[in-house]
Amino acid sequence: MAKPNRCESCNDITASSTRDLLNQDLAKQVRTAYDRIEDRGMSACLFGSGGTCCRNCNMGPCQIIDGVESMVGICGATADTVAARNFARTVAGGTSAHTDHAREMVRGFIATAKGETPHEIKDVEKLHDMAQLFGIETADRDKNEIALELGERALAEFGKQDSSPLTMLKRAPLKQQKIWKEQGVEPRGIDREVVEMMHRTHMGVDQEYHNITKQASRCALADGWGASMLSTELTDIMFGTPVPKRAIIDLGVLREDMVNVTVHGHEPLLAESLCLAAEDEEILALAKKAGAEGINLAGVCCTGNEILMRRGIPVAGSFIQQEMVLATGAVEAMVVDVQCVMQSLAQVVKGKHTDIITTNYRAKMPDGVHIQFDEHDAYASAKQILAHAVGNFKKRGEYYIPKDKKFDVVVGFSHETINYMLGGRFRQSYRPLNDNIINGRIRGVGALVGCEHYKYSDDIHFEIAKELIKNNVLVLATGCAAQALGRRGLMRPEAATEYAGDGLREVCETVGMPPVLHVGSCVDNSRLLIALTAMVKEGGLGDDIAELPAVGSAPLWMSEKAVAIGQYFVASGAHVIFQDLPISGAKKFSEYLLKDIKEEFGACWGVQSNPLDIAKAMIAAIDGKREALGINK
Ligand code: CUV
Repeated sequence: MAKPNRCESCNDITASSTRDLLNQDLAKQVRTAYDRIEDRGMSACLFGSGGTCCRNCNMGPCQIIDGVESMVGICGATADTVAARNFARTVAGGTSAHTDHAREMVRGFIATAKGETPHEIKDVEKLHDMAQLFGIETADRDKNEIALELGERALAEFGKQDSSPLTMLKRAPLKQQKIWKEQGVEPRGIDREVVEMMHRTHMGVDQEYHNITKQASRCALADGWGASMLSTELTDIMFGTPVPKRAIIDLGVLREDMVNVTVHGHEPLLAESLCLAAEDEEILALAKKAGAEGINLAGVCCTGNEILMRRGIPVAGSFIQQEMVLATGAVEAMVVDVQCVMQSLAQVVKGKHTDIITTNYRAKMPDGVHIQFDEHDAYASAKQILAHAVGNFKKRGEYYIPKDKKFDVVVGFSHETINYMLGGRFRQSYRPLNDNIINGRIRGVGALVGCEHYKYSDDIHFEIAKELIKNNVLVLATGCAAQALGRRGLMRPEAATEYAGDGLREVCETVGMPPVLHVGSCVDNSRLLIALTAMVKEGGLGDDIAELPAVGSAPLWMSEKAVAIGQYFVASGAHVIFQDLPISGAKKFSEYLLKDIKEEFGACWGVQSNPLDIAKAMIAAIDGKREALGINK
């Protein structure tokens, strides 16, 4: 049984909407992850959390104790080898998720270029930019023809077998490209790097932690500069590059009088089709007939971020709220595709009228209803899903919507928007941002990305961001971290006046932007790579990303994707701080990731367990860069 009062007294669950909901009788019957953590009643295995449990073959599992000769693996693998292999496999896992997502988006993009989906090529300027990067002729050609060629070239990047670098690497600062070449980490084919990583961490292959990490960097770079970046850019071309929009988030966005359909997962092809079909006359007539005013679409997790950024569709909840969204009893269907969807959802809706609709052959769930989404018949698939949800409306029983829990946000800060907001209509450049960093109004840039974690208060994001903006650090946020910050009011322009230090406040007030900018979903961390590159190219702040006063953190990471993202930032020269990493059981490997890798890429990982220490470490890292640039006046 849920023990919501635990949360009120210890303030462990901080989203006030979550507390409010869990205190309702209706929700007290629901078991959530908070209960499961408590019920497990055991702490995490030390070998697992230190990264030194090896189960890559059947001679073990071997628990390794660093420095104890009798406690190496049966094959002789040391703590450093095992921890490096486990870390590298985490990077491969995360990269594979972004890669498979990206591949689906490229396939949808090709289908769109062929006129086989309800979507169209919207951002022609970006289409031309990308075509130029791939050396595709654009003069006198129809946009769909260019898009088709671009889509096919993009798809080929996944299965590329020759050893030339991925095309997108050319977008990085020249010095960065040179470093990758020298270090031998230029990714060749996106899928290839994941396969090679899995092979090299198989029993008896790569047993040298520097060398294993080298491939982890190559694999992660294939994610950031390859898969994720392709996904972001082609999705923008197809669905529109985000521009600033007002929207609302949190559980209060659910509607009493409408059919509530929440979309949870990652690939926006499905969600975009649902957005179109939600306005279909036939569907609206069905909803009316069922006694509803219409369809209320709301997002969850990163699918939520995608449609929030591009369409201003409300977000009902982030990762840790997915069960709460359903515990309201007010949702007719939660439509899911891939990643970050908890198996418990089907249990939360037991006895309720809500259906969990799985839509992707790759991701099914016991007790879910499966309606396969067909991108070639996207509109019909979306209508079928919505019609199913409408059918549930009349069956809605007892429900509770925390109506006052909805918060205003301004979102849509793509790299292009940041360029526009700070560079002005006519100049459109990062120069004003660089100037403000050089003159000290803005101290630097801090990225808060990644997930949320049931074991920790979600106030942690807020506390870190508050400290950063108080110290004039402009915060760029993605993923569920962004949603947590939105729920705490930091994505309103007024937040600059309320929380920011003098310099940052002045800049934000002048252009009317919040001090925390929502940059998008997890794949959209690639936008940060582009923004950092633009800052380098603008001049005045060094020759590569490693020289910029910029630092990132995923304080509440839980998914493998976050580690892949962290590693591609480190390998791109940006310092990254996490709350923990499963490497502490291996001394030399830890020292390498936390310090020595800096000699190769100009950046390393950092671990700080206390949130305020994360903020302080981020500020210290920024000041260090300012010092080196000679601008720390
Ligand atoms: Ni892809 S990866 S919990 S949804 S940010 Fe949200 Fe973001 Fe982490 Fe998952």
